[in-house]
Amino acid sequence: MRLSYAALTACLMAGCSAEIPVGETPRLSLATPPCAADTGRYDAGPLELNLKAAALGSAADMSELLPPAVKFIEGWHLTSAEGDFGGLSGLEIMPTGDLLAVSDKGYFFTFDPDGKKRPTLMPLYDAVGKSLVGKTKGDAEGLALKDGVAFVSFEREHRILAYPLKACGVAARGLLFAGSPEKLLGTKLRANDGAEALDMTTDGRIRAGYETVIDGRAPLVTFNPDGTAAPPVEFIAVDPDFKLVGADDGFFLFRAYDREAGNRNIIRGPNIEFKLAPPLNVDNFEGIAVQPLETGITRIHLISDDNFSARQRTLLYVFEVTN
Ligand SMILES: [Ca+2]
Repeated sequence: MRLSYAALTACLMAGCSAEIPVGETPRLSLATPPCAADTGRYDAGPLELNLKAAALGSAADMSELLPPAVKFIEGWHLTSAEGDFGGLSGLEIMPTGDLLAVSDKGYFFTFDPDGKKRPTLMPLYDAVGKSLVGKTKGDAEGLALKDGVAFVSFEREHRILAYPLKACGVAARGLLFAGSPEKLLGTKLRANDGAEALDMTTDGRIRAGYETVIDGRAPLVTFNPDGTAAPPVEFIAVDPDFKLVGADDGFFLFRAYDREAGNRNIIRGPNIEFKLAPPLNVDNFEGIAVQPLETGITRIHLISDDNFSARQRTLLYVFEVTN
């Protein structure tokens, strides 16, 4: 059942639950996004964050291992005493220039690269205002921003929720945009096969890239504005052992890990491909945000998912690619 927008708004304004049958999730109406009426009650939670500069590698290693068109600009190792900080897996750049990320534990994380605003950690809510914090329902992996709405893809419970951030700020609730496209894919998605990569097609539709590999390729599913999966499924080649974990603006991020070789990532753009692997200072990069600069240079931000492990780190790296 789909709730009408009027019913949905009435429900959200009134504090909800009674009007929504058990097991139903309100769908998104992009035309007029609803907000919780009591915005002031919500708090984005300023986060004490420690930043330590992190270098990708020695000048010699960087010049040997990166193509000439790719330049490492800067990097940080981010830590916090807040135990829920980490697991960052999807990344976007907001119109303000701030970075927005989503985590495996069900949070939005905001970060101002200029250091003027305090970083924040903010729980993801479901459509009726219930916190999604925790791994089962809140395992957010992909993020795409469109017209002030943050689309967040989750795995385990495969779905895409839409958060009207511009209209509602921290009171934004996650309205169901799309479910699992298993029917279109013709295959069942396991818990960890989910939509790790979320981006937009050139015609402005949300597209999800899945971690699952089918015949050596990762599927990309485009969703219509009403959330229905639109055939045909696109496929992109993945190198052996690698999986698709991020996408933005024509760039794709792939990841591989094994004990011997460690963490490896491939970044593939329209005319460029580069690899991050030891001896470079790397970790488990899962989020990519791409920002075309006016000067024919593309800026790429990467963020790593530390899996809340003491042996892994949250690294935020900035590269520039000359077009
Ligand atoms: Ca993750």
